[in-house]
Amino acid sequence: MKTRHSFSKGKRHDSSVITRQKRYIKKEKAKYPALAEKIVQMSDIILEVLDARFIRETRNLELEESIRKQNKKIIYVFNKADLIDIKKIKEEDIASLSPKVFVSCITRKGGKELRNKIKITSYTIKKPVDNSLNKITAGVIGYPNTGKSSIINLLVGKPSAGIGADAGFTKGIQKVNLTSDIVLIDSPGIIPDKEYSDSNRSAISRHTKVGARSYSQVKYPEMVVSDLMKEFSSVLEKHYSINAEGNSEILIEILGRKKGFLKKGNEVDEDKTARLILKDWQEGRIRK
Ligand SMILES: Nc1nc2c(ncn2[C@@H]2O[C@H](COP(=O)(O)OP(=O)(O)OP(=O)(O)O)[C@@H](O)[C@H]2O)c(=O)[nH]1
Ligand SMILES: [Mg+2]
Repeated sequence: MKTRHSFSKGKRHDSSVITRQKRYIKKEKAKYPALAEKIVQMSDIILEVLDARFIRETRNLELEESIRKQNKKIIYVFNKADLIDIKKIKEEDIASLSPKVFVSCITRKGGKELRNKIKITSYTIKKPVDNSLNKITAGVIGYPNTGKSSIINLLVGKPSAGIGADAGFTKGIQKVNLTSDIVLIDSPGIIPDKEYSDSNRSAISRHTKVGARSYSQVKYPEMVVSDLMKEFSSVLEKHYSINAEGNSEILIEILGRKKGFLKKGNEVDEDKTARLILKDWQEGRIRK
């Protein structure tokens, strides 16, 4: 099963590659919600991987509802826990989510606990969906870029699933053995059907904020930086040591000059500067 696409990551693309990539993503996007539903059907246990920094924003309520209806077991995985102060998490955001595990694929914290939770949950399943192999299937689902493939590698203890900094890295489903009794399924990131839109500003900003839409692909990066500044101006200003009075245009102007991101006529390249801010944000360099 193909899990890596052929486009080089994090490098400059020529325009024909970008066009191909866009077409590809557009085509694939439409298929993913259906694929997510298929993974739920194929699984006995579902690991919903959420970004610990954005738990509310990365939950897929449509899919959670479907999991409940089909009486499947769910385990909530709060990944990227290295990027947050767990004590600052709002209790109301997580109280109802159980069982749950905080994990970091960087520090490997929570890996053992998650493995144990999967095993314990697997003992409660009398009749696995995949009765031909008599194995328990645990499907890993979640928003793009939350770390699904990284979680699989952490659980298995060796690189088994392809990972990448850009959202939309995993393209198909891939099965990986966890134990002789449990098989994991990696899946492409999913944005809930009714949220996916190319024209809804708040959805685009939210998806870029949580890394589900890549900084390199978002159409209007300045717009997203402006929305980020509404929520996180003090964090951003502190990170870049810039006093922008909460104004994204001032932040981009000063940062662009500092970095020497200039266009003809000595004007700041706003697109490039805004993308740099989004890159730093998505790659976890700016701490909330
Ligand atoms: N800081 C931090 N970064 C992480 C963690 N887990 C994954 N990442 C990073 O997040 C990015 C996405 O990781 P993937 O494992 O490819 O995420 P995914 O959910 O499989 O992504 P798609 O296949 O695109 O949906 C990569 O750059 C990882 O290195 C973590 O626990 N902490
Ligand atoms: Mg992946």
